Amino acid sequence: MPGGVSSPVRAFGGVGGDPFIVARGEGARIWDVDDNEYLDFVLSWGPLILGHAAPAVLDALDETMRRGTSFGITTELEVELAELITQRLPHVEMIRFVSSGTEATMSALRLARAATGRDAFLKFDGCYHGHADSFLVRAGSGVATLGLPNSPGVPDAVASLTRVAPFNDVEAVRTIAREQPLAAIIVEPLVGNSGFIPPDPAFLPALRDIATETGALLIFDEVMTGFRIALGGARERFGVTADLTTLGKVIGGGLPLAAYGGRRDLMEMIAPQGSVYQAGTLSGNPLAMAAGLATLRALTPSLHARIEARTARLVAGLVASAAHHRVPFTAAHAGSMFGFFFQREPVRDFASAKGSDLAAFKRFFHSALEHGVYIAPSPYEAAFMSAAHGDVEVDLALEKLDAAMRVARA
Ligand code: KE4
Repeated sequence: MPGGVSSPVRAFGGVGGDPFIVARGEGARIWDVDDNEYLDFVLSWGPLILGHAAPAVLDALDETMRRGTSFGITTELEVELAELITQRLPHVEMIRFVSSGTEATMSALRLARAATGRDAFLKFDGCYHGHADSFLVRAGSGVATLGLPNSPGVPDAVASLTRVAPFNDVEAVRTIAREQPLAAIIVEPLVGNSGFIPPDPAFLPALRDIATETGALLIFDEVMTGFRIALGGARERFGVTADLTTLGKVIGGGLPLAAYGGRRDLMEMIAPQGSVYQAGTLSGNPLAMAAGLATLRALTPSLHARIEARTARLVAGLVASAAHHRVPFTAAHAGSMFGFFFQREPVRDFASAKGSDLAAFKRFFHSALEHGVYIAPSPYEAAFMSAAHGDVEVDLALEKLDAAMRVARA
């Protein structure tokens, strides 16, 4: 396996050293094959909002798998999950399930191009929307972690259709959108793939206005933020409605599941109802549907509020620890997702994220790991909490991370 991993960011390229091999997980904890225990704030890069091996998810899988694991035929589970998501996210009037976030964003872009008759689109520097050719242009997450300029193998003819602006830079967007007709403006409404970067209050409303004015579709890539930053997603948190939304991670509860959806007039263009083709052998897989239904049904407003409150307490504790150890540090959270940078000033875009103290991050990462806390092995990722991260786990994490903060100080 290239690099010994199934996905590049797992190889510790951003922090050095050899990654551990995981053996099992339960609740907020994972154990490696040498039986070392870690408090887990990566949670499979976001999906496990109920924690590892959540009983509700295991029971749903156990019951479902005994009736067969895959059919390639519509099941009632797909209809139930589609109804649940479109009820929770009313701006998602219709939805198509796929098996990865990459498929979701790739399909949403194809739909936007078909709906507008335009080829060019705009993404933001440091945002990551999966590894489809068009998106591997100044992408975040693993691409940024490995310092890859973009990616070999993406034809110039394809990459030339991808326009890029800095996150939070309205004027840059306005200029590009006026220069050439865009099929879409796609954005992580709150960035998790350059590290954690919230939008300026005026940014998303401006994108909405520019998209509407210029005839581009606004796509919110909520693969990471969906059911994380608020139960109603970015629309609830920021009051802006996208034309199309992509989802993933949490909606699959740890099984391969993602989706794209939005305005009915657009989604009706998708085959077989329309002529925009997109397909998938395991799309709507019953095991993924069962895990997603169990997860979203358990994720009540009161549970989400509890997870958010503990996330806030953890972030406040980290900020206090950094101040105590006089470490330049900034941290923030939104719902059950959080992030931090080793620099004093708040981070507004990828360029400023890259200016943070990466050496301090590496020292912090490895010291945290030695103390039994696993955070993402890259400064260009976000961190996550689950229902299984109780007050005991937050207190334990803060104690361990205080020791790591001392090591982070140069
Ligand atoms: P997948 O194809 O990895 O399921 O989803 C792609 C994707 C799309 N959009 C957003 C906002 C995403 O965050 C992702 C995937 N996230 C990364 C972690 N930042 C996945 C981890 C990995 O690449 O191994």
